[in-house]
Amino acid sequence: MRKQFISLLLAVFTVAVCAQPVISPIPQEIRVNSGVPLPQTISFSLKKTKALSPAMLEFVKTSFRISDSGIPLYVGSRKDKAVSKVRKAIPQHEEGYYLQFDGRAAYVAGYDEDGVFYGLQTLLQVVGAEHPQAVTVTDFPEMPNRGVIEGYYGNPYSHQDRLRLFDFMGQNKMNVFVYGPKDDPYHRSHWREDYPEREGALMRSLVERANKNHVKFVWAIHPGGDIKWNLEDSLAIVRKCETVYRLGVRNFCVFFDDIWGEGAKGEKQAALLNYIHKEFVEKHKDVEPLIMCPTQYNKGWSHGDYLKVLGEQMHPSVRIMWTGNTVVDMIDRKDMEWINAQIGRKAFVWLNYPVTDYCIDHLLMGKTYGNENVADQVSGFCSNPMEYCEASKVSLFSLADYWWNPDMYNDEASWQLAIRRLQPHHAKAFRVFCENNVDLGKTGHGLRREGESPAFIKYLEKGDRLGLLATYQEMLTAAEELLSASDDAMLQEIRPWVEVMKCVAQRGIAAHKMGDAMMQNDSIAFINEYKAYEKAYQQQRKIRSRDFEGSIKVATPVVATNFVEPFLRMYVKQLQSKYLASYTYGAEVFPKQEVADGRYFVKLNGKYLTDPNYSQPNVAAVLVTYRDTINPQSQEFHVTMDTDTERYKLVNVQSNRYLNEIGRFGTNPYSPHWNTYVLKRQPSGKFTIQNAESAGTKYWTETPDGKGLGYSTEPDARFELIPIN
Ligand code: LOG
Repeated sequence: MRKQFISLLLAVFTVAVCAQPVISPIPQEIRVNSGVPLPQTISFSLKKTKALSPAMLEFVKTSFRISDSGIPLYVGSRKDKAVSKVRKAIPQHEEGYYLQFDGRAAYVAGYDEDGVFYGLQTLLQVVGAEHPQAVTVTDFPEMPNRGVIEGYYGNPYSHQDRLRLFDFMGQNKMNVFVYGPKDDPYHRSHWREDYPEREGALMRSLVERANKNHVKFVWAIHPGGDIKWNLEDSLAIVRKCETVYRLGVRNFCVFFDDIWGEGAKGEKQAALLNYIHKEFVEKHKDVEPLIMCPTQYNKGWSHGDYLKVLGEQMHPSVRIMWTGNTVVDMIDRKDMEWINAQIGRKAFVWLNYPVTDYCIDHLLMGKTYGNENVADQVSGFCSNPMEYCEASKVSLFSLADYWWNPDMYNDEASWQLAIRRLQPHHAKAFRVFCENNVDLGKTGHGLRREGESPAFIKYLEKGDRLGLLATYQEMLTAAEELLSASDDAMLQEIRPWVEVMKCVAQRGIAAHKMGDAMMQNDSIAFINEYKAYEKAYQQQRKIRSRDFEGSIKVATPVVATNFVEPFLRMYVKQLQSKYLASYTYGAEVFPKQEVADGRYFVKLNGKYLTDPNYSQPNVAAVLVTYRDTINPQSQEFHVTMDTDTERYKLVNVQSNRYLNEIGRFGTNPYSPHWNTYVLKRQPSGKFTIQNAESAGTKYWTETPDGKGLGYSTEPDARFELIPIN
């Protein structure tokens, strides 16, 4: 069943003219009959429509060209007369369909209504192809629940985002949308309150659009932050679900992720879910079984008997979510075996990809790879996307492909097709953009993505300067094309990143020319190109995304951070030092560091800043009046400029730990946007030290007892940086 059957014999004659039609997600079985001559534009005349639901009829009429002289089209599910002729060929599989289109007639025969819808979606792709061909398709999905979980921290999707997303999901045969934006107050912080009338009306129209696309709209509530385990709060949840039910929602979910204390108790959560099951789900004939997200939702965080308690005590129909071996991870079979044994049921995967709420400056638009075929081990599989809904579709498209037919999934081919489908008029430029937005950099979650800037890497390895120049030029041309065409939602959304790509490309070209000038001993050209480089860099650093008033997450977009960006910084720094060794002309244009990179004592009010205990995981910095003779290096610091932010990083020499934004030496991964400081030399020769950006703008000072580091809105100009030779 799984293998694709291409009618090779016939294809041989026509292969030069028509390649096999590209259907996505890849069907289980497709036969192409390239020998049948078909017109470019195909219209249908609809037959035997009695059994069709009004919604399906409407969908057919609005999606296809309909005319009396068109090719007869028979549409129905397995019990309908319209498709009785092909009934036997319908796969016995929920959501499955059989499609037969031979140029003289078309049959779309679904196992059920969903199957009919998916058969029609396939037919749409067949007749929409550049060269339509006769096909027979037998098809069904391998995973039962496939889709999107809007479950990230940050600006929730707009109404328009969601409407477009649901259409996209329908087209790509995804069938579940879980509504759980962390920053919708009615979902989490104010879960007890009803949606106001306006928001309620919007939700109602969302549900309608989801239904139209055969997408189950699952509404999630996140009560664990402040829930009391009493009847009052149980009633409050059921009451809230009833109000959402009245807006048309028929699927419900309860989240307990990212909470601590009372709310995190397994037996209490299980009892609450059982209560909701009994008092709400069973009271409505049309409400489907619940889904819940546990507190220990990944293997790395699981401990004690929490998961077993859920599995044993919670009604067997309740599905339990799972993000994998860690919070952000691709899914493998062994992991699924482990969790399914814990909970005594098939887990519902919550894939934290391509979500970027923990690395908001990045877009993840590379290939989607690394998930094993777990179709028989899951009750569902959803993706938590970026708050950039359009940009997320590159991954969602591929995931849809993977969910439907995991054995046939090919990450490269699927990615290429996603690009062509999402930006048919700018496919090449968009591909260049996607190629340069792949890796997410170092984060606490540890996920990395390979394959960024492939052309650049190829030339870098060969030491081919002209090749590198060509890649900068390709990036520039692509950026200019995408910027001049910002007429659709995708291009508008990614615009700040495209602008950054343009600046990176301009810097690359200027850096290349600096190299040329150096070889030609042309100091004037060198300085001019340096100025061009710096101008583009300054422009790049000003670009922001989502910086409207009230925005929950403002991003400082970055592009090509894996190879191109670090290479350019290093290359220009090297050229600069080389230049300064031989020339003086124009030297004043290079930035002077307030403090040269090096090893220093940092003193405040005459006292040494000290990491008091390197063997303790998280300690506050202290101020010590004397020189430590036992651990002298606990009072020494590497002070270096961070090339990302051009601010300073302070790392203790003994413990090798950086000073963080709250004046502690911690174990969290270093983040330049939080952990770098503005050092300003005062007329006295002493310094002020100030936080910046994500960490706020307060100045460091001493605590009232004079023993530690504290904050002030007033600058404290008593810091000294004493070089250690
Ligand atoms: C949150 C999720 C967030 C994601 C990535 C789950 C179940 N919960 O660490 O809302 O988008 O990680 O940052 C999470 O994954 N917590």
